[in-house]
Order: sequence, then C-alpha cells, then structure tokens
Amino acid sequence: PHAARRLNRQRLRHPVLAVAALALMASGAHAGERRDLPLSAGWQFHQGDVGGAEAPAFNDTGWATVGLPHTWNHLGGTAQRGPDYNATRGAGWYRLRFTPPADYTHAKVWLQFDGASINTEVWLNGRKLGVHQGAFGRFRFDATPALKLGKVNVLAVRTDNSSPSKAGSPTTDVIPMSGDFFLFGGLYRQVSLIATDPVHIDMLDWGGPGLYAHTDSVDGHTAIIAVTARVKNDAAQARQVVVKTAIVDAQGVPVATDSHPLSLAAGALEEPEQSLSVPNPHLWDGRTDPYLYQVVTRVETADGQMLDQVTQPLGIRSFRFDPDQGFFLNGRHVSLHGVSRHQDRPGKGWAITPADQAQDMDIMLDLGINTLRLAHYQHDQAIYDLADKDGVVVWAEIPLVNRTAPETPEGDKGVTSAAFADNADSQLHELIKQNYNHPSVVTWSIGNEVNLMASFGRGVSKARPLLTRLNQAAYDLDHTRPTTMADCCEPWPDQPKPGLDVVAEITDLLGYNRYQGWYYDKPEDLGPVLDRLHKLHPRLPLSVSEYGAGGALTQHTDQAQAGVVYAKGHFHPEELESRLHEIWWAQLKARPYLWGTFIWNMFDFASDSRTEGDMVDTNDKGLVSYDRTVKKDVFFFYKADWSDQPVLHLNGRRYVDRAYPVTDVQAYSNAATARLTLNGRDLGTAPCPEHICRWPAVRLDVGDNVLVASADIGGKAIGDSLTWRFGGRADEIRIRAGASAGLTTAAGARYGSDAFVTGGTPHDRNPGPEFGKPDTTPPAVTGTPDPVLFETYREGAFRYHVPVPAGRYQVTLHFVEPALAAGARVFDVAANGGVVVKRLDVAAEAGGPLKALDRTVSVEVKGGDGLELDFRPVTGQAIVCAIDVVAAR
Ligand code: GCB
Repeated sequence: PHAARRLNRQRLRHPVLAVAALALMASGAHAGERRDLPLSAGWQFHQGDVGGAEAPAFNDTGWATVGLPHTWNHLGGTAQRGPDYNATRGAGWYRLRFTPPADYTHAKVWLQFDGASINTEVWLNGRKLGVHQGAFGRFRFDATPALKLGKVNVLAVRTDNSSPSKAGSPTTDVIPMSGDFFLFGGLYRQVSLIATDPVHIDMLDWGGPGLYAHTDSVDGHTAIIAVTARVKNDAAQARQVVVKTAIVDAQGVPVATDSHPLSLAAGALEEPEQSLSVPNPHLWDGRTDPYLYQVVTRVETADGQMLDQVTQPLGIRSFRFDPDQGFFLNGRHVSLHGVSRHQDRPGKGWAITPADQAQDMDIMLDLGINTLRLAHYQHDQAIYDLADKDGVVVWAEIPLVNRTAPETPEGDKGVTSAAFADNADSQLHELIKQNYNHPSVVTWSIGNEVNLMASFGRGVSKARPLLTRLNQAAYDLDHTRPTTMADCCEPWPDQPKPGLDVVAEITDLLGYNRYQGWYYDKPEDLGPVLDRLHKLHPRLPLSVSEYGAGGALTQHTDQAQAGVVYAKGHFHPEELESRLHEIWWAQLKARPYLWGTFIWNMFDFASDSRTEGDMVDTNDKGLVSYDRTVKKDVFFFYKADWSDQPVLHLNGRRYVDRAYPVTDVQAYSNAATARLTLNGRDLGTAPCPEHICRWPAVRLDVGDNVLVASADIGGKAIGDSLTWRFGGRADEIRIRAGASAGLTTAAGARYGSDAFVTGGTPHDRNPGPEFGKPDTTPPAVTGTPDPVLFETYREGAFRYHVPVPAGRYQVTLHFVEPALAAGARVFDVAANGGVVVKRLDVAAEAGGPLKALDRTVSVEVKGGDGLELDFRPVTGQAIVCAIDVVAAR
C-alpha cells in the first residue's frame, strides 16, 4: 500500500492533476468545463470622446490597433514634463471584433474585466451591458443575451479617467477624489470571455470567485475549513445537483472531501456551506514555509456530470495582533517589516505585464520583506497570488484617500453624498470578495489619510460616519480578518486641530504614516512620537504604515553620514535618504509593540502633483528607481538587516565626481567587519554595527579613486568596489555653509555642501518650492558675482574642522547679514586657537543687510590636525555663508 500511495502522489504531482483528483470522486463522465477566451489582441483605440462609437457599424478604421493591457497615459520618471497630464485625462474608446466559438451552445457567457480605469461603459453588438465605477476592481457582465455565437461580435468600451473635479465627469462620486499618485486611464488589465454552464458557481458576486474558504479552527492535529460556494441556476428549470469540494495538497492529493446535494429552483442562488477537516495540516507559515493547498469545488448533476468547477488557493494559518507585542503567525511572533508598492512603471503606466509583477516581487523578496502594503487600492490578482506563494503578509486596501466626501463645495464641508459612500462601499466589497481566499492578506484597510485636507486647513473632515459604515461592511463580508487604516494627522491632545476628526479606534488596527525629519519635526522624533500614540491608544495594535524620504539618483550631498542632514525643496540627495532611514529604522526596530513597518515606497512612482529630485511628475521616495533598474544605496541598508543573503555594498556609487579631498566612506553589510582599500592601499578594517561600516575622513587621491571593500560572511568572501574621481587639489577646500548641495561659482570655483562642522544651525533663504508650499525667491544679495553662494548660511556658535595638510593657507570667509541691523550681531573667528577676525559686525562693515562681505586671512597649519575655525559669538549669533581654505602659492 505504501508503494501504491507513492505512485499515486507522483502521478498527481502536476497541479493540473488536482482536477483529475476531483474526477476520482465523481461517479461518471463530465462535460461542462469553463472556457476562458482572452480578448487581448486586435483592439481599435481612440483617445478622446467620439459620438456613436458604441454602434456595431461605426467606422473605426482610422483608430490605432492596440493590445491589452493598455493605457494612453505615460507619466513620471522624466526630467521634463510631457503634454499636460490634464489634457490626457478624459475618455478613451476601445472597440474589438471577435468571433466566439459556435459550440458555446446552452452556455452562459460572461465578459470579465480584470480592471479598467476609471469609469467604464460596455456595449456588445450595440446593446449596453453596464457601467463600472472604480479603477481597480475586477468586474463582469452577463454577455449571453447580446452575444452571437460563431459570428463576428463588436465589443465597444468607453473608459474615462477624467478628474472628479471636472464638470460633468462620470467620476465625481468615485473614490479616490485625490491622492499622491496618477490615475492612469484605459483597459489596463486583461479582458476575457468566460463560458459556463447555466448552472454555475456565481459569476456576479462583486467580481469574486463565488467560492470562499476560510480556516475555522486549527490545531496541531486538525484544521476545520469552512467552504461556501454560491451556486446559481440560470436555467429555466429546477435542477438537482451535487456540490463536491476537495482540499488538495501541494502534491495534488485530496486530503479532505465533502459532497453536498442541492436542489436549485429555476433562477435560484444557493450558498451551501461545507465543513472539511484536514488532518495534520501543513501550515502557511509566511516566508518560512508558505505552504498552499487548493480548494476545488465542483458542481455536478445527480448522475455525476460536471457542470462547473472553481479552484481557489488555501493557506491554513492563524494569526493575531497584540497592542504590546505585535504580530503572531501560527502562534509565533513575527516582526513584520516591509514596504508599500504602487502598480505603475515608466512608459507603461498601470498597463503592466505578469512578468513586471513577478519582477517587482522578486526585487522585494531580494530586499527581504516579509510584509507588503498594496497601496492605495486593489492591485492585480497576480501580485496577491505571488504573495500567497512567497509567504508575504499583505495589507490590502481601498482607495479612500485624502477625502471622505466628493470634490464639491459641499464635500469641502465634509458632506458625503450617498453615491460617494456607496462607491466606497462597492470598492470595499470588490476588494474583499476578490481577495478573500488569499492567505497572504491579513487585514483590510478602509482608508488612507482621510483627514489630510482638513489638516492642511482645506475643508473639514467628518470621516467617522463613512468609516464606521465601511468598517461594519468589512466585518459583515469577512469576520476572519481585522480592519485597519492609515492615519496621517492625528493631533496631540495638547495640540487640538479644530475641524479634524480623530479616526483612531474605528478600525481594529491602525497604521500611522510618519514623516518625522522629512516633512516635519526631526528624524529622531519618530520613536518618541510613536510612544506617545501608543500610550494614547494602549489597546490598539499600531503599525507604521508609511515612512520614507526622497532619493534622487543624480543629486548628492557631502558627509550626510556625519550628521549634516536636511532637505531643501526638490533637492533630494540620495545620501540623505540613506541617512534618514538609518535613523528611523534604529527607532522602529527598538519598538516591538509595532505589529508592522512599511517603507514608503518600494519603487519611485508617478504623481502628477510633484516635481522633485531630478524628475517631474514623480515621487522619488522609492528604494528602487521607477524603471526598476537602480537599487538606491538605502536598499542595501535594509537588505543587510532583513535578508539572509550576504550583503556588502559601498555607498555613494552615483556620487562619482567628489567635491572634497577628504570624505567618510560607508558601506552597508551584514558582515561583522569589512576591509577597505583605496587604489590598492589598505585603509583598515571597520566594524559594521547596525549593518553600517564606516571609514571616517578618508583622504582621496587626485584623479581616480578605486575603492574596494571585502568581508567574510560565514566563511564566504564577499566584495564590492566603486570608482570615484577627485578633480580638485588636496590643499584646497571650499565649503558652502548651511547648504545641502554643492555649487560651482561663475569663476569655476567648486564648493562642496556643508561639511566638517559641529554646532550652529543651517539656514537657507531659498528653500525652493516644496510640496504643498508656495515657491519662494529670496531677495538678492548685492556686491558679489555669485549671489547664490550667499543664500545659505550657518548661524550660532560653531566650529569647522577643515582637513587640510600642513602648510600656509589663504582663508577667505564669505558673509552676509540676512536681516539684522548693525550692532545686533558681533562675533570673533579663531583659527587653530588664535583670533583672526575680531569683533566682526557684518551689517556695519558691509553697509547693511544683504550686502556681501569677504574677509581673507593668512593661516599657518602645523602638523596633521588640519585647520580649526571657531566662530565665537560676542553679541547675538555668529554667521558664515562660505569658507575657502586655499594653500598659499
Ligand atoms: C502619504 C500618502 C502617500 C504619499 C506619501 C508621500 O502620507 O499616504 O500617498 O505618496 O505620503 O510621499 O508624501
């Protein structure tokens, strides 16, 4: 018997054989298998509106021929803006001629759209099948009455992604109203024609599979699986059927079966519930062991003829969330760390392929995530399938973003229209029904930053009634998963914000989107802020649903790792993104009460409201570039912590042309120590605490600098290398005080960004256009050919330790008084202890504010300790805009 069973297993190893496994249960032959005809190729497309295109005879010969997935929008990832995106939001028409097989006789035929954006109207042979509102859910129409078998049919589809604020737009009540992401238009997922028997598992259940399974209970010996099939009889006569369900293991072997006779009146829908007991269940255990069963339900005639069959994934697992201890999977604590992801790519927009989905998942797994927030809407089934298969725990959500009321004057007062609320509810139904069976999904999110507008002082948030309705709907649809949402703006008890709802404690769990040190506060504030929120809501399991910083591949700053970190407008140096994450992650990791943390964002993504970093229409907070080709340095910081692969990555590989002859060198690694050489010279072995290896104050050669790092991880040698260039001189250092970016003057002098400094505070009179803030132009400084050099300054009591070799130097200090009158600011400057500038009053000497003033002194630097410039206030605060230290020649 043993051998026989083995043979049986081998024969059944192929998943397709799961079908055969079920056939073993059946007493006779079967006929009615579903037929699925993809409608991907040969569509005619017209961008814009056109009258009468739904009519079969309409002449579309001038239209473009396209295949699915398709969108007409192409946005983001470019340095220059293309055609105004608003012009490309509107209608797009698609027409397809196709011939369904003549042998679909007695069948029901359904048109399935896996997702179309945003408002979709569908006609078949001139007959309107329906409208779907919402860009993300799958939807189906009954095509049977309009379909002509064996003949040419004409399918016409009008999609419309007009902004909801446009007069007459069909999207005025369709969520989302707004958000920091672009809503691409069109048939951006697949369309297919599915034929079933008149007696079938329901096709019109919010786009869902019609078959729903969950684990009722599980212990070491047995799992009880509850399976509900919605069985529909669209035939004109009553039918006697048998609903047969099997749970099939990963080898294709049925491990539990159940048979349920059912009487179906004509037109009836029945929902028999079956309870199956799986002995010795093999658990779905996250990334450790994402074991999957399948639920196969088949409807048969009383004499064993198959009428319909549906297969769904099943992962047997239990999980819970604890407000103090975080997340538990199958009774074991798992600290969930991961990312959020958007579904777009350059050139393709949302019209991405299964290969793109798989590549995204591969990159995320390589990073080492064990959780994924699929923001801010329902993604394609492919990615939930991959999460099941790879054991990634998923936060799934609906696109209720920023606003819980329509974009109308009424909506600005927080008044939600019935249509708006119903649409949010429909999209929640679609999300839950369509993703119910994915073991990866552990929570349904009903909203994101719903009181952001009110926190900006724009409109009023009265989110509670709608959120309460959605929360209840989620429970009614699925009692097995808790609800959650992502909050931006909860005010402190001591800082009330009038007109702003506190939405915490509506849902079972909560996520906070936190940008301490990016949009507000300081990066070190993140942990204390979370502790306050945890104290405020002691029974509420909390996560950080977003944290992140922009990182541009072509923008760089010096010495961010030494503590000079601040962002300026659209200037998003990659080094700053890395540094902020180092500070944030140390704090998040130290807070075990958080059930999960989600970096915003895995990939750069399109957002028409943004210009930042080096790109327009792009949010550059990705760990990976929009086109997926570049992993930013910070990717390797997390990979070193999260993945079990050996990591050694030298940072700054895109900052090739260096401003300073002396710089810290840093690598991310999960080795204990790493060794560094520069042009073959040994720079020593550095420890790598918290996965950061650092070689401070490395002196570069003039010309090329080949840096090679090496380490040993578990007996395996690992290495990384990069080449920097230093085109300046070893005995010349020019520092732009207070600035995050370097600068080259009109005369060609190269300044690095602020560095080598302790104390004081950086200031920028021209912070540049910032997200959500008006652009500013500072008043110009006179008396200099380089006014930009005088836009930034450092102020306070501070010291620069300039690493120049011994010798005589000309030290030029550049000053401007930004605002104060003569007498208000007086200070000394000492060089290596001796006062070289005494009682300087910039306003008095320059003749008033905003007038440039230079002071040059000659200083002898002895020994190897470099030059220390000490700015000592006498009255008010000291100040400096730039410092040149140039060897006297
Ligand atoms: C948020 C939003 C997200 C934005 C992100 C950002 O809080 O939820 O949609 O993209 O901030 O980058 O500002």
